[in-house]
Amino acid sequence: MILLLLACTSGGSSSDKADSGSVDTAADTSVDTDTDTSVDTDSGDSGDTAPVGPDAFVDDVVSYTPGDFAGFGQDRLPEIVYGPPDAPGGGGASTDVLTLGQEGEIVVTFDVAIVDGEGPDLLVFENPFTGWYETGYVAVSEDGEAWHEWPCDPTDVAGLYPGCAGVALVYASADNGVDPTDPAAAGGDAFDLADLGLTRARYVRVRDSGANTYAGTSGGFDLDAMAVVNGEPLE
Ligand SMILES: [Ca+2]
Ligand SMILES: [Ca+2]
Ligand SMILES: [Ca+2]
Repeated sequence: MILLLLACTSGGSSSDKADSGSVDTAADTSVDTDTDTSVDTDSGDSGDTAPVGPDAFVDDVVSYTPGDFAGFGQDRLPEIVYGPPDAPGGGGASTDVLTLGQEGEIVVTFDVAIVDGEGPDLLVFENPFTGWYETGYVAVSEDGEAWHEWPCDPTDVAGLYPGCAGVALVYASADNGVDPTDPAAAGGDAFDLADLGLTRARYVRVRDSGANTYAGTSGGFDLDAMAVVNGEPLE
């Protein structure tokens, strides 16, 4: 739980996604305090994490390249992928999602850098439910050009698609009290920069695996939200 320093300025509810943009601006100007030194020792705890401010979530959609059978959620871009996930609870499936379509992809960035702290550094929230998974490859970049992708096997059904996003059920939402940045509680697919040999990244890309079921306008990977678990303010 490294983003506590950002949480200090959030002042409360992050449930109003429409406010995310303006809140970020205010937070950025005041987060560079000395509070971070007391936070870094605390990673890995799951029970005492403080609420994390809007900077934990996606702040900009750099690009969106829909594949065939996309469409769902496009009219709500970019806000639909901002803020915390909107799962209805109990591992149910969010409808606050952007469908990527067959081999479609999205690139997003944050107002913080993702850094390699203890354990997972990034959570990706799709809208799976038990028995229904739509997989995607997740990659990160420092400059938006050179990408480092976590290995993912979208054909390994028995192994539940190791390394892919779109698998882990989602438990956090804007208003249910579950910390969307706590890998032990939030659900979502967890990614660790250390597994790629990286210490920092600015951009995240998700691309539909091409191995999903495609029909209508909601084919393939559906992105609800992302959360930075371990982050630091930009220079
Ligand atoms: Ca890590
Ligand atoms: Ca889905
Ligand atoms: Ca969403």
